[in-house]
Amino acid sequence: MNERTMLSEERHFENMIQAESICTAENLVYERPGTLLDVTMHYCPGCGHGVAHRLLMEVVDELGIQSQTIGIAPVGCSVFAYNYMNIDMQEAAHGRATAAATGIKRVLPEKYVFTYQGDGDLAAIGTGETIHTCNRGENILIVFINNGVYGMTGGQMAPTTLPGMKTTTSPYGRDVKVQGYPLKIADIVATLPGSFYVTRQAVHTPAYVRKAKKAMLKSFQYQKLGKGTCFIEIVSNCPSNWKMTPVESNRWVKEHMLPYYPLGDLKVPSEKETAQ
Ligand SMILES: Cc1ncc(C[n+]2csc(CCOP(=O)(O)OP(=O)(O)O)c2C)c(N)n1
Ligand code: SF4
Repeated sequence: MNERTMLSEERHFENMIQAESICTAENLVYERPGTLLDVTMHYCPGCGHGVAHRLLMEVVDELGIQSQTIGIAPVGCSVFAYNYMNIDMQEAAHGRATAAATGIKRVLPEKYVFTYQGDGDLAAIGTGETIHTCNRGENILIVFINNGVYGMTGGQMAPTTLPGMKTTTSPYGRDVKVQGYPLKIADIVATLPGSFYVTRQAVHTPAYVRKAKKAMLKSFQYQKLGKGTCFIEIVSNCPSNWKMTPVESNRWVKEHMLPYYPLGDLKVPSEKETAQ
């Protein structure tokens, strides 16, 4: 071993010791929320679903509403959301989550009800349910994960697939002349009188993760006011079907998804509307 290698090994060892002394209970800035079960998730490494699950459960924990919250799981990669969230959950058929949520919320109006759906689920097979639920102003939260593809079934084109984006069913890239334009569901929902709060968020960087969490917190607080539907789109990734590493996929979110799906609030209630 030459002197240079020895030095770099020593430095590595020193760094390890330092890291160990930093990882103490007093320095803990993040821990798994109690409502997120301590099990291994089936999501691919780097997938945004896991982050979105964690945020939702952090908010439920922080608001202390675990026993009052009911989630509706979709069909898609997040079909097993009920295995990860330690709250009451109902599985719905593909696209029907907001219809199931409508029934549950109407029977149990004191509960906090949310749906968690992908873009194949919410913006393709469930378009009708989504639009009518928001138009009726059902007092629920809809969390919409937009990763531009049908993740679970192998990466087929979704209504949200970007122009030119290659998927298994658009191998030459989405041709808008043949397959139409990507559907901006959040923009449509924002125009409906029944929607109360509509926002588009993302989870590709820590700063945006924090913003997405704030939107969830607000939505649960708004649900208490009973004024209409809260809708949060989360622009996400699908590293496996996009055939990218997690880091590349997050970069792709920033460079390609966000110009088409700009982040921010699309409908915000006035102070008067949120006054208790
Ligand atoms: C009525 C019906 N049609 C089709 C399917 C097949 N299917 C299951 S998951 C899925 C796509 C899910 O994609 P998405 O909702 O975008 O969620 P992701 O997996 O990307 O999170 C499809 C088409 C089904 N289960 N039921
Ligand atoms: S296939 Fe895509 S959406 Fe599904 S878990 Fe893997 S990365 Fe996530």
